[in-house]
Amino acid sequence: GQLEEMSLPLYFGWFLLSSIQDKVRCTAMDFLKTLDTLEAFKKHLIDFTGKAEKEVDLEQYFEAKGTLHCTTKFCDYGKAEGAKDYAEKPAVKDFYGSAFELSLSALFVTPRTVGARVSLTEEQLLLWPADAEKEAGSASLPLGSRAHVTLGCAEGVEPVQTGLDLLEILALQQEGHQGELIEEMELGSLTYYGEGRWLLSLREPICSSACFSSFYG
Ligand code: 2AM
Repeated sequence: GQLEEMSLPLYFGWFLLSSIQDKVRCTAMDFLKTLDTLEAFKKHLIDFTGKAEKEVDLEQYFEAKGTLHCTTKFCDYGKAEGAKDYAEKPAVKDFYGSAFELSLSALFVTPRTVGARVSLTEEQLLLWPADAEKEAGSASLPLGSRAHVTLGCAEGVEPVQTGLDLLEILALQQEGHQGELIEEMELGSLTYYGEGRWLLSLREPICSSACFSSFYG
């Protein structure tokens, strides 16, 4: 009934501890600051500006999107497909309110979004919906490939785009595209995948405590 649908959240996910949120935001900002000074980035600036001569300040280019979290299931208050089934999964009920350690293993930037890739453990995968990758048309990528934290979106871009941008990069890798290794930065190695897609594999993954819960808005 209607009441039942009302009780489903906008989404389920892991919410990063607030002290770690600041650390992640700072790391991402430092990366963006460095990225837009690199000659290799300037060479491909047109992907971001549409014009060759224009400059871009990446720190201004992306808008932050509230509390940092890794969405597991977007439920849209019950309107999304599979929302009710997900909410009723034993793992979801058992782990609701529990603490986890998330591993942020890479940062990625596209003309649309900036995000952090999350590498899920076997236990964390119990909370991952079986169709998350399929839904995005990437059925052949391993379960959990889409897991990420949205750090910012370009003007007019919705956060759902961040996971799609990540899957696009992973699909390229799977098809055998190595990307162009640009340089070894202090944070890790920076690779360019064309069309404004940048991936920084972190030398040391950022470990973050996170609570599995839901957001009603
Ligand atoms: P995000 O997980 O990339 O940040 C509210 O909009 C939250 O749900 C955001 O965190 C957003 O993206 C996520 N979200 C919105 N629509 C979605 C969809 N169709 N599939 C998966 N996640 C979605």
